[in-house]
Amino acid sequence: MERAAGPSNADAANLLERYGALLELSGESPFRVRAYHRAAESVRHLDAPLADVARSGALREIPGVGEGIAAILQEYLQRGTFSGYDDLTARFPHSLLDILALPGVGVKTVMKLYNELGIATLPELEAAAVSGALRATKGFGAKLEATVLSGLETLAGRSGRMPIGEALPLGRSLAAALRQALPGRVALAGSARRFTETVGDIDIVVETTDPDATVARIAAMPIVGAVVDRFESGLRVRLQSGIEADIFLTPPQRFGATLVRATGPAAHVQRLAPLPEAADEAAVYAARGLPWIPPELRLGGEEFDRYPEIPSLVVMDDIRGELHCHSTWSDGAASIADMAAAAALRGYAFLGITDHSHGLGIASGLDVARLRAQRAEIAAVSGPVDLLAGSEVEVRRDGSLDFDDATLAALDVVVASLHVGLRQPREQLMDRLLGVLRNPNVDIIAHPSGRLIERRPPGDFDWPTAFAVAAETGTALEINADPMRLDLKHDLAAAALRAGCTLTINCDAHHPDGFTNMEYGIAVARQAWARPEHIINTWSPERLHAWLTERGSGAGP
Ligand code: DGT
Ligand code: CA
Ligand code: CA
Ligand code: ZN
Repeated sequence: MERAAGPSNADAANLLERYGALLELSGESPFRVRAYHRAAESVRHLDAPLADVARSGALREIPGVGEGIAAILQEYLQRGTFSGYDDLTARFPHSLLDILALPGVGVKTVMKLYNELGIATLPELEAAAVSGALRATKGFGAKLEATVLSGLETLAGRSGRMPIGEALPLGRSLAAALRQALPGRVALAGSARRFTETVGDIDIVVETTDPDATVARIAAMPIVGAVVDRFESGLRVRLQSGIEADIFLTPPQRFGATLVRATGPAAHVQRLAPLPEAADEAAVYAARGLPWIPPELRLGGEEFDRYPEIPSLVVMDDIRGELHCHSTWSDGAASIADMAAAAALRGYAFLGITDHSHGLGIASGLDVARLRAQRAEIAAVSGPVDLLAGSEVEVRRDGSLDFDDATLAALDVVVASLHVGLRQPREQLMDRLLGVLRNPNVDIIAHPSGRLIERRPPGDFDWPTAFAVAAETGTALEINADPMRLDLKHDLAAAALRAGCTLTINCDAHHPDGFTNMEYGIAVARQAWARPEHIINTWSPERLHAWLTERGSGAGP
């Protein structure tokens, strides 16, 4: 059953990643380091085994693989390692990479810890933090101690699950490859189909009348690294990328029932059970007197009471534009013209350009003079879509904003963000948030909780109070569609709607491709049972302009 082993693409990618990190420790230029990370990413997502690619002489066709990395990969395929890697592992203990992986800890700190305190492993580092040794060392101090302790806590809390932004594209490409290779229907199932924030593994349902032949064909697919298990109703495979997937086989007349079960979650399936034989999902639900329930709404609760509302929930086609994105004026990767063109391609009517304000130094935020200069470029580019001149204005630690009221009032749209001081105590955080909500020049609060999924917990906000005030001031609360954020998350967005708040869904795109994240935001909004009228992105440009003008900003130049 196991296919001839050989190193998987994931093994090769991991080695390149580690090599890049070791180069970083050795003081290599960030440019060269990034080249290895980029190549690792490409190798990880190849849909054929690296060895096959090498045999056909196509290594250099892999994005990011030039002469040097191609030679490294050749050597790796022959020896399972390569000389450059061996040299570096002889110079640095491997465990330094674990320390480098701590959030907020960079190369300089790792090397200083190693050279001055002899710290080479995470347990040694933890002991030094707990004992106060870090704090007492010249050049480290209490700040590093706090960074280390909170970084260790974050690592301990990580589930090892994939973010939905990785899992869904992967699941879809596996389903597409299976569709190519097999005659019957193929459907994505499991948590990726339900748009959960994180995903444990990929699940797929395949219909077949000849399971053994289907298993043999799947095992021979290039995207499949190995079949790791064959069970009664299907098989488990490890893909070239290292990700595992369950593939459930079903006879055609039971496809619907199998798909409902494989989509889950158990709490939803139990409410339907026992599942009737049915060739498609709609028939399963019809047999229970229900309409087909979209996967993202399957949570095992409200969907069984609120199903008459399903046809009126927001869908992708309702979205007419976005109000929060970035360009090369701050930390975006594309020009205003390119972002506008991408928005036009999506059929958008409007786009708010909201680069960071100067307080966010790491994002090269704009000061008043550059903001004014940017405005001229926005006016010149506007056309294919209606561009709104805006700002993602930083809410400082003391609650003040980066721009004064007159500057904000002159903008078309103002998005306010708390990026710093998210660990402040509740009272201080709420003072800042309520102050911003009550500022009539602020139209939108971006990613309100501030969480980064599995990387940074949300701020300790008092949500009922925040939502009551937002409803009163009419400030729109964002569902940030970036799959690393999904913020507000669906239960908070639902609570905001119950309080009478208005919402907006934005990709916070930093690149034209960023707009494809809208589907994650739509899924969250639907899980919150949001209708188009709740979401300002669905409004006509006239209504949106009227709303913005009624608020403090939106007056134009
Ligand atoms: P995850 O992977 O932890 O993010 O969450 P899920 O919801 O994808 O859970 P998972 O992968 O453990 O299971 C997916 C569904 O597959 C779950 O609802 C139970 C279902 N399932 C388990 N065994 C079978 C089977 O033999 N046939 C079918 N049709 N479904 C199965
Ligand atoms: Ca799964
Ligand atoms: Ca599974
Ligand atoms: Zn942003």
